[in-house]
Amino acid sequence: MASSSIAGDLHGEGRRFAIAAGRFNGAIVEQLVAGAIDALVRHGVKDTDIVVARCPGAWELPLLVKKLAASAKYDAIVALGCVIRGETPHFDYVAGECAKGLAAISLASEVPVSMGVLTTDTTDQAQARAGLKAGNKGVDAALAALEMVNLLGGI
Ligand code: INI
Repeated sequence: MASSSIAGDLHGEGRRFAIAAGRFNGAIVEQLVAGAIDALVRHGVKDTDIVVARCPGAWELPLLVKKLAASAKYDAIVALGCVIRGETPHFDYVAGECAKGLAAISLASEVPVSMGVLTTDTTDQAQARAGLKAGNKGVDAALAALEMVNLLGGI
């Protein structure tokens, strides 16, 4: 018997997305939001089928994403934020709990939640990942969410 494979493509027609974005480090996060919207629209998602919900910071993202997932209005959720280490241990709590919370919500809700929360040591590193030098993680997170929607739809 021949093997078969399941994969998700990047066709976005008819799909609905929520983008959950933190306002902390907002100049950087808004570049991620713009990248995510652009990537989704380029892949066939109607801009009217994309909702952007903003919360104070990365700490609040899990609860916002949980409510968006429970609404059953979206095929997937793109979580975007920016946590910069600076010189405080606050970073580890905010970044760690955000990542753990997002993973738990995606597993419990079975709604794809992609992780576009930058965690960097410096502002320069964050800017590089928000479209300056090292791509745009908002784009990557949007495409990962779209791929997961289509992958799970084929199982
Ligand atoms: N929130 C962020 O999204 N990024 C950060 O770098 C950050 N730092 O460094 O503190 C941050 N803190 C705020 C946090 O997300 C909450 O909004 C706040 O603690 C209120 O609950």
